[in-house]
Amino acid sequence: MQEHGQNWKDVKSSLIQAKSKDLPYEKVLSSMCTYPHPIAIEAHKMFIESNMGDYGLFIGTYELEQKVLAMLGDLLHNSHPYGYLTTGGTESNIQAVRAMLNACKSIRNPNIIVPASAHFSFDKIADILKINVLKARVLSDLVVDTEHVISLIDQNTVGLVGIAGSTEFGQVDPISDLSKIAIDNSIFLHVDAAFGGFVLPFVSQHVPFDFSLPGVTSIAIDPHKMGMSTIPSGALLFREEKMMDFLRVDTPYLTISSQFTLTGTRSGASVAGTYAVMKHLGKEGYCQIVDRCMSLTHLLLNEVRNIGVNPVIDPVMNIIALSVSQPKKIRKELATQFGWQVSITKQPPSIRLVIMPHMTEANILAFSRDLKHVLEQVQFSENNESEKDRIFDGTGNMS
Ligand code: 0PR
Repeated sequence: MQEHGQNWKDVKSSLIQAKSKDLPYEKVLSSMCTYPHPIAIEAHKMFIESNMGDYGLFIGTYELEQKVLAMLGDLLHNSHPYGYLTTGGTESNIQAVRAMLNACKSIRNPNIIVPASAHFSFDKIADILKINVLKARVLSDLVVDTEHVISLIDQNTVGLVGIAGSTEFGQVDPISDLSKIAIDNSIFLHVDAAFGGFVLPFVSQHVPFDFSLPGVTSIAIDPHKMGMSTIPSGALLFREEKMMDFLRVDTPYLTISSQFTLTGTRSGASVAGTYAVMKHLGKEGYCQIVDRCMSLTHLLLNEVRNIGVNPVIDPVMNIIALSVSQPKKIRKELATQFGWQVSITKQPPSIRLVIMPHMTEANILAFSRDLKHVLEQVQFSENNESEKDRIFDGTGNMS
């Protein structure tokens, strides 16, 4: 740090320079975040100093948080949920599992069972909470194999996890079956709807995944993904109040006597941003956003099918994974030649596209055109390679 302070003009110019290196979202097809709604940004700015880590000082923001929880509860079929706004899916998942473990303190070597398709936050959970995270295999359509889940349950199992909108493929596990399994075995069921929570309630096809299923004990849902709020905005909701007690620690010198969150200091600005955008959009507004993302997803699906590319699964939500050979190479070429950011999946290998609200019809068409171009190049160089292999055998002689 330099000795003397810099004037705002100079500081600002270094900020502008840094910002110019960040990618704008327009050509980003790999992200689950997007531009926050302008109303969320306004509200966020209004509450920039608010700290929910000591919410006795910020009663107004605390009341907004309770209203957000009630709105989320309504969306997820629970008229009285318990929970709080987190920093995102990772924190919500950690805290859901931490509550399960604290509720089952007599189990000495606890485990949870998650689908093999679970987000990597569950690997962090294994590391932080020192529990066994058992991975159940997925079937060919990439939903968890419930028979395998059942076979993994033992006397040390404290809970199950189901995913409503998997990170890589946007698939939804059979949460109603998991709900029955959880009830039959008297264990918890956490649903990771970090992405799908703001999509599934608004798609035309009814997909059961929430508190309407009696075995679901907690849900993670992220306003900073499809909820159009500012970062960091996640939420963790429990069906029962006692789960919050399993998270509490005493906080003698705060205005509140205990804290149930993972972080101490916590953004009240995110709370206000989330409240404002949910109030402003209502179910109708989210429906329009999801409708538009799904139409663009189907437009993209149509375009890629026309060039002979198929999705790994028919898209359930606004995520498409395309079956291609050499996904890594295609990803690189799309970025270097055309500036598109896509991600890849490992199993099965594919290029993965998330159609967020920042996508436009013009960009979907441009992307499809550029993808066709890259696929032809890759195909051409693949053909050349195999031609060379045909002409020369392993010893370098002509065959
Ligand atoms: N659960 C699911 C199903 C998720 O997809 C994610 C994030 C999480 C939990 C964790 O959420 P937080 O990252 O909010 O803690 N999935 C993406 C990922 O990490 C998020 C993401 C966002 C990735 C923007 C890239 C990006 O540019 O893979």
